[in-house]
Order: sequence, then structure tokens, then C-alpha cells
Amino acid sequence: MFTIIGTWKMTLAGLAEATDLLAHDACADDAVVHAIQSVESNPNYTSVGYGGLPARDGHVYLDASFMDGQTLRYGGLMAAENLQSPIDAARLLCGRETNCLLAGRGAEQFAVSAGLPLRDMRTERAQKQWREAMHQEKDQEPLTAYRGHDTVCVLGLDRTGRMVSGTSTSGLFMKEPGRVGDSPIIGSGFYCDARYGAAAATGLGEDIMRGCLSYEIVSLMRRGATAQEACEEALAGLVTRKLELGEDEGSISLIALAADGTWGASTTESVFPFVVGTEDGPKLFACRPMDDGTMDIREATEEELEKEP
Ligand code: SD4
Repeated sequence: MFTIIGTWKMTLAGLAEATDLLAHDACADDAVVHAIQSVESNPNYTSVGYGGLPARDGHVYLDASFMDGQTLRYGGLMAAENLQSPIDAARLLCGRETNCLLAGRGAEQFAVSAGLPLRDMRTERAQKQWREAMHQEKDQEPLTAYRGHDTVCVLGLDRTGRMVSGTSTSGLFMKEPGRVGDSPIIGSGFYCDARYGAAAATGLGEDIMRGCLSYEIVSLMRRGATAQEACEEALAGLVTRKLELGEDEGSISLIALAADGTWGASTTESVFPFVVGTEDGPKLFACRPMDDGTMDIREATEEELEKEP
């Protein structure tokens, strides 16, 4: 038995390949990294890796993480430039006793010393969008999650029971240089403890970090919640507090994978697509919030999701 779960429709192709790898007894590490790299290297996805949309200064700053659920060790990088595959660097950093989370120039220097390839991650298309936004945005608007600007998060459990998590993102379009989101922050953007399960988050990092949502989900699973119950309860906890504070519910989507291979998801979006790969192959799902705070989760087609607002 194995399970792999990834955020957003953009993980579909990579996750299908990762599912095949797991079906041929690959380890969870290789499958998760493979699925994420397929998104990182695709210039059509403007929220992750190559082709990611720039910060206000026109540079593409990358955040990524990798966590090993057996050892609780993790690796991450934040506000890093020019890494062809941020998840590759995060995976290499995972396992170090110290210096496992590197920022900016240090992350780039690590990649060079480790022999990882560098690449200018700016594409023509991303630079054009940045120039247009600079032109339009005379008054600085408050930071909001740019619609469609999504983090790739993948959680994997292989047939040996090994469980890992990975995240990779270029953060928010037009973020301030140096801004770091939840994706490389342990307990917020990701958490993985093979005894209980793993979780990861996508959406506005500033909000996700307020609730340490990934740790909260794994902690709920440790206390007996299913992956689905934990996703719903963790989200409801933060959303309730935000509403009490007079804020809106925000833009947050969560995935979880339990140690027994069952999974869950929750969202504040009208629809949150995600992909799950098991012995039955890869399947695309759509998660929609219901009025009572539970989630309506059903299999979806790519065509059907295209039509969503
Ligand atoms: C961040 N959580 O940097 C990321 C962005 C994201 O959907 O996931 N957007 O805050």
C-alpha cells in the first residue's frame, strides 16, 4: 500500500509519474521530489520554480522544504535565487544536524558547493507580467494571495512505511524582497511524523503561520483524529479566530496524509483541486467547503475544474 497527495491541478502530471514510481517500489523521497520537480521545471506554472512570478524588485525568490517523517529532520531554503530545483536543495539539506535551513545567498552558495545546477528562473513571460504590474501599481496595495499563485506541496507514503513531505514555491507575486511565506517554515507550511501522518498548506503564508496549521493537523491526528477531521478542525480553529478578530476567513488550503495511507483536505476557497495517487492510480479531486464547516470532496475532471470561477 502507498499513497501520495499533492496540491492543485498542476501536480497531476508529476503525481501520475510519482504514483507509477511508487507502484514500482520507489521510496517516498524519490516520488515526492519527482512530483515537485515536474512542477518546478514547467514554465507555465507561474507560482513555483522556473517561470515563477517575481517580487517587487523583479527577482524570483524561492522557498522550499523537505521533511523526513522517520527522523523528524527537515531541510529548507528561503528567499533563495537561481536554484534550478529548490526541492533538490531542500532534500539535500534534510538530515543535517545544523545548518539545515538556509536563506538567500547562503542557500545559493550551498547549491553551488553541492554541485546542484543554477538557473536564472526568470522567464520572458514572468518579466512581462512584472513590468505590467509595476506600471499599474502606483499605490502599494496590501499583500494578498495572488489568485492562482499556488504552492506545490506533496506528501508521500511508500510501501515500506516511509513518509516524507515536500513544498516548493516562489511565494506571492509582487512580494517584498526578503518576504518569506509558510512553505519553508516547519509546522506551518509542512510537518511530517511517520508515526501519525503528514500535512502541508497552501494559501496566504502570513495567515497559515499564525495557526502553525501543519503541526496542528499532525497533532490532531496524534490525538486520534482522521486526516479529514484534522484538516477540517485545524482550518476551523484559525478561521473562527480570524472571524472573531473581524477579519475575513482568508485564503488557506490544507492536505493531510495519515500513517495508514488515508488522506484529507480542507479549504476556504470555493474549490481546491488536489491529486491523490494510490495502488488504483492517480485521481484528481475537488474540495469545496460546506456551510457546516465540513468539506465536500469528490473526484473531478480537469475540464470540470476549468469551468470553475
Ligand atoms: C506563501 N503559501 O508564500 C505561499 C503561497 C501559496 O497559494 O501557497 N499560495 O505564502
